[in-house]
Amino acid sequence: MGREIVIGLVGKPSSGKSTTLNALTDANAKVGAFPFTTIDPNKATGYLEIDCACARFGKQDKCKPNYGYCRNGKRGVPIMLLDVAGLVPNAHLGRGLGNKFLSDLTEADCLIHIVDASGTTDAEGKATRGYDPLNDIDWLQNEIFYWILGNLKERWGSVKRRHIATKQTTLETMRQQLGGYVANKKLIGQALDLIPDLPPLQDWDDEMLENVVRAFMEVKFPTVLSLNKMDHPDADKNVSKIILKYPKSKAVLCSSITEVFLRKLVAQNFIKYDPGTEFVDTKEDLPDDPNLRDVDEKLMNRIENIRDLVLYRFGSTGVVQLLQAAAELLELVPVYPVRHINNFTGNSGDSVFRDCILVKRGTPVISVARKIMGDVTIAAIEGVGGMKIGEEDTVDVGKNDILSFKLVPGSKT
Ligand SMILES: Nc1nc2c(ncn2[C@@H]2O[C@H](COP(=O)(O)OP(=O)(O)O)[C@@H](O)[C@H]2O)c(=O)[nH]1
Ligand SMILES: [Mg+2]
Repeated sequence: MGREIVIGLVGKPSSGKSTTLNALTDANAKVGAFPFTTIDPNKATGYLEIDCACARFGKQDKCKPNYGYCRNGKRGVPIMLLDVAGLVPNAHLGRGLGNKFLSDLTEADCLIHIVDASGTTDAEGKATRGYDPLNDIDWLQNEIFYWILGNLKERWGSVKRRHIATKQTTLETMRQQLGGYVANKKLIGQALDLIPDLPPLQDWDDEMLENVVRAFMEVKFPTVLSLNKMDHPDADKNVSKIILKYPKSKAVLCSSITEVFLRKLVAQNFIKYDPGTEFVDTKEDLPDDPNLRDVDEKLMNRIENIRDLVLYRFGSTGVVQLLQAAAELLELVPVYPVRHINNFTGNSGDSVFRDCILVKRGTPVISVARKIMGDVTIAAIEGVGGMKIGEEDTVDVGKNDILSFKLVPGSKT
């Protein structure tokens, strides 16, 4: 069966990793303003918000996911998150929890780099004013780069000799060298393909080796920039600078502390709020809502501030959009395996689209079957309308994304 997709949250100390993780999950990662609050890598479940297939067929009222949730056609699909322990400058030289951090990172398919866009924490995470967060973006890239490059260079002489002696392909040798970073042959092939006219491995000089490492990072660590602490007045000018310098990066403006606060107010019945939107309603806005409590003046002022400084300016706290941006980078498509293709129900009951898994766009449907059921023998695969689908047909958004697998009886082990 295939591995789970993992999204890693990284960033310097006090950038807001734990707060973001709290906002993305129900877990309670420790929040603190000092380095190393998070000692162990912290796995948690986040929810990727997608438009559920139930809305396509007007079956929202019958949609009851086995995992996650579906509210009126907006579905939260569980996705694994990894909070990586505090990375400090020169981690690749073993500083802090350096090498441990870096090897934890390899488990991730995609990174969300939490950047303190307010410039109120320095490179080490200590309180300051006017720090330039551009440094943090270069720094994280370099940290990973020098770590991988250092590991390769350490044994490059023997790698080369062995490569020549065994007459292996460049891809095979690099697979042996880079596979340890949780990268398969296909991914490493994609990295090598990024370099035009790649010479044979025995002719690589230092510069070529560096190019290979950069290319590898591009495919192994696609990165979403979370420009966090947008509620802070200093953040604006920094964001403009970052977007100007990295126009091709996927950046999401974010205020994770606001999201955490709003969810707390929801839990206490002070507001109605749909995460991912700009809409916050109080008793004043919805006087007929029996569940809402009265809000005193002090709290009302805070809510007004949040509306002005975050929600109305940026359209949302950005937290929901973070996972959506990561899913876009990874080209994830939600796929719904159903038992009965005529009404989309499961093994029992009349609720629909019980299951939903995330797979890379372009995945053959047979791989989807293996991912769900392991090594079974498939008799037939059906799509919407009972249409037969070939094993090698691929999955895309809205295409071959609702599937019913008919097994050969007794083939399931
Ligand atoms: N103003 C502001 N502060 C934040 C935001 N997110 C986190 N913080 C604060 O930044 C500090 C460090 O946050 P934490 O999540 O512990 O950072 P970590 O070390 O990266 O896990 C805490 O004091 C948080 O309250 C935000 O969106 N806005
Ligand atoms: Mg933390």
